[in-house]
Amino acid sequence: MKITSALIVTSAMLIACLSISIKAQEAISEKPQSKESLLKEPVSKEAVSKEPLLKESQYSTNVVIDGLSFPKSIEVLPSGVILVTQRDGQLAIINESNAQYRVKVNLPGLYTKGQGGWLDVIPADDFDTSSTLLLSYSKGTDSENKLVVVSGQFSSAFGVTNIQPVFEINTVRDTPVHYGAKLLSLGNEEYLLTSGDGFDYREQAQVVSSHLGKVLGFTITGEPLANAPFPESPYVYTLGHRNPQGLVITSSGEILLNEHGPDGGDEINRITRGDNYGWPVVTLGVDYSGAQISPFNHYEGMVNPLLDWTPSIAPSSMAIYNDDGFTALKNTAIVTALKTKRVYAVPLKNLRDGSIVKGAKLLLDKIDTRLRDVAIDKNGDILLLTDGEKGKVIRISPVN
Ligand SMILES: [Ca+2]
Repeated sequence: MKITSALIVTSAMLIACLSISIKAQEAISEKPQSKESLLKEPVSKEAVSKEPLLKESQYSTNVVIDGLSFPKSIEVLPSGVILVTQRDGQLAIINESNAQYRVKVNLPGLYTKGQGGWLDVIPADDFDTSSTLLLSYSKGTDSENKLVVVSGQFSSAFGVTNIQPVFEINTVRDTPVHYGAKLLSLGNEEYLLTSGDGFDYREQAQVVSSHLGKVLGFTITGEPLANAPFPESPYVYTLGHRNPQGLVITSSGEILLNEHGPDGGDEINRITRGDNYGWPVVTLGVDYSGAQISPFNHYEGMVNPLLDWTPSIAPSSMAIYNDDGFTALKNTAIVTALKTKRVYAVPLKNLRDGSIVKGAKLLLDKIDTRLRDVAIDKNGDILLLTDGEKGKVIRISPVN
């Protein structure tokens, strides 16, 4: 990994950002604003609210499964069956009577270094009749790897079989980090996939022909979505992302994404087809070295986040809470974090265009461990997936 070279950014990177931003401006046919009006204003250091939204008397916790080695994703199937993927291709299956099975899924060319591995799983739109799942994982070698999506048939006895290619991103890299890799169904067999910038390749987030630093759209047969906003690069749905690891759709059809900023500048964005979310031209964060990545916290033609976390929380995933189980959480986005080891709630009504919300509400204060993913089950319980070599699933249930 070329971390050292990536950290030596400052002036050369700044020039690259500015020239890229000019290209992006041309692509969207808008004139840049004057430089002065775009320079960064001081960023609020407002912390996350310390008072948890749920009091300890309002919920119980219990461990559903443990002994998970580097788990990456949790998904609740329409039947209530819980799936947990591990980066090494193992699948844990927890059925409705709480029986647990672990099976190995054969993912061709699976690459498990660093942040790579089997990263996400969702049911296809016709899952009830076909038992089809969509899976995302990193494939290849240290020198050439990329994010891919495959389909497979699920059964509790055999796990996932009949693996078939669906979509591969067009850009290989030699880094094992910043994959993104979250899958989302838009219905009608249309799907989105987040693709990270590969860390060493952040300029490519602004290059329309590259699949790095994008949200990508495709059908179950691997075709681009109809009416592609960039006909010359038809899989690109949105651009200008860094490492997006949360992707959800609300009951009203709003698509929300969260992404890791560098040091500061973690974001929630509302995703609109064809929009540019700014990275690395615009960020509210700085590089890990402390170096400035960009002087801009807004740029004409690039979309501001709805929410900013500075300092960073490292948002790993997101789920929309719509259930009656926890009334205080109704219509919130629940966000898990790696760095702060916490789970947060963001009321959807707080996310409005034109004002960047700072921080979010702490959901509960019992949790103090790196969190990888979150799902809501059929009863409105919150399932938290913890990170690392001894991962587990913690169920948060309402107490009446
Ligand atoms: Ca952004």
